[in-house]
Amino acid sequence: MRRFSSSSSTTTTTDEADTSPSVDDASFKAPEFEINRRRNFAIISHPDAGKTTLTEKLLLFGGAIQDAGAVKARADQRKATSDWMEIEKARGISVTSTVLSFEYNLMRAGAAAGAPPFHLNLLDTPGHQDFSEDTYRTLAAADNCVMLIDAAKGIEDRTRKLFEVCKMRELPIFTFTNKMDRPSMSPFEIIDQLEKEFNLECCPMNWPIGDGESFQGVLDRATSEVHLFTRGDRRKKLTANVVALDDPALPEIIGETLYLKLLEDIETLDALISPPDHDRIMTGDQVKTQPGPR
Ligand SMILES: Nc1nc2c(ncn2[C@@H]2O[C@H](COP(=O)(O)OP(=O)(O)OP(=O)(O)O)[C@@H](O)[C@H]2O)c(=O)[nH]1
Ligand SMILES: [Mg+2]
Repeated sequence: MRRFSSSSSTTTTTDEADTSPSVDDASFKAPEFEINRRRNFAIISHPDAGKTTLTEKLLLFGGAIQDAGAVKARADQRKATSDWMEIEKARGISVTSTVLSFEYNLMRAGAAAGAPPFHLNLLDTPGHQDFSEDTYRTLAAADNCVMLIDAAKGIEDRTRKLFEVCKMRELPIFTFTNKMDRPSMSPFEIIDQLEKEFNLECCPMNWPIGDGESFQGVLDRATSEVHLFTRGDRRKKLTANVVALDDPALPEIIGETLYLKLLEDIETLDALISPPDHDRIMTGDQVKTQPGPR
């Protein structure tokens, strides 16, 4: 597994084996404070669902990079980082897992003042089955899993296999439904697939508004805010365009039809979906779901 990180580390070696500290030595143990602020997320899915692209966007919005192309870009713009091996560039696929680390300040209300930032490790894994050993090893180091679903294809073969491994390890699972900017299945249909096939209870945190050409953005159910989607240069971080659900201008912004559909969907979700249950999420029985394009 390769590691890219903003922090540096020093490794020293010695030939004097007898003076080496034993594994029980306190100097081998990471300080409790450091352990507590670390979160490892393995990003898994069928090949091509968009794991590397999502990883890059999480780094971009987490403030770790300025340009999404720093991790992966189109052939003519590619710079070295996540998919940097010749075979990865030639085939446009990931072959080995990559760790991308960054510090993230939880800005939400409720975060203690002066609380230290989280140290997030994103483990971008290869989807192709020829390289699955690498993915399995990476899952052994993960304490959370982000499962990507292609919105047009729903659950695919490799995702089924990788889900089994995550389930066996009782990892909390976060689902991201990708490629909503292309014609997609209905989000209810995707939830239905996840619940029936994987015997999971889904808890949508965000909800998509339209799909394909008519994709307008997502509703953040916790804050009742709509995050508008703007087509543009996908490599750049766009200024977030957020409108409250009760803003009188919203029907005009997203269109009357999609607005009415959104209200109807919210009513259905509120009636049918249980609120997030932390304990069930931690055992991987309840899954938070988010839709979005890369
Ligand atoms: N339209 C659209 N295309 C996307 C989106 N996300 C990813 N893609 C494209 O999908 C293709 C695959 O993306 P990758 O990020 O390489 O997929 P991956 O899951 O990392 O693939 P492997 O590592 O080979 O398993 C690329 O051409 C991306 O540009 C999205 O939200 N919308
Ligand atoms: Mg990849």
